[in-house]
Amino acid sequence: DIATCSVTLAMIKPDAVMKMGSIIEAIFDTGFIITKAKMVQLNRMEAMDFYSEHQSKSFFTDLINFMTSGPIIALEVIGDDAVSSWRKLLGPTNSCVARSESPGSIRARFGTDGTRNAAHGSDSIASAARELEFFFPSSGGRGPKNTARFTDCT
Ligand code: DGI
Repeated sequence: DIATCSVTLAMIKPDAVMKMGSIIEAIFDTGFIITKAKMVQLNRMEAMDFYSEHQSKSFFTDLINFMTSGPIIALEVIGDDAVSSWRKLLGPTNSCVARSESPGSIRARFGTDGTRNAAHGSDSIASAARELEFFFPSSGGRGPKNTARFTDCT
């Protein structure tokens, strides 16, 4: 629906980069469009910044160790109500829970447990804006700009 088309940040985490083909296939099969993609390896400062809201949590060190253990793929994804519909496709945070509660979800299919859960999605429109700016800074544009990316959607 054109009226509710919006944007979110999806990320394929280090445990699932080798399964990127299947995950990207699931993204397109669900009707999303990928408008930016970038493979990077986060350093500890970057991972701690990205997940700063969780710095006081017991799982924070495990989370940072995991997220810096290999490359990740950041994706700008657009679609109908993208923030919530991408999180619905992701499934519950813990992949073990996902396999019982949402068997077809990305985390059920490609993740392992509560830490190694295959993929990320912004949890609000505000966090999507922050996380997209984190990976695709508007001030850091190098190379040609993809001016065609919203032509089907605005
Ligand atoms: O938005 P989500 O990724 O679904 O969940 P979140 O923002 O609450 O947490 C961010 C990540 O931190 C999550 O993808 C995996 C990790 N995490 C969250 N809660 C737990 C956790 N890791 C462990 N080991 N245990 C937790 O309870």
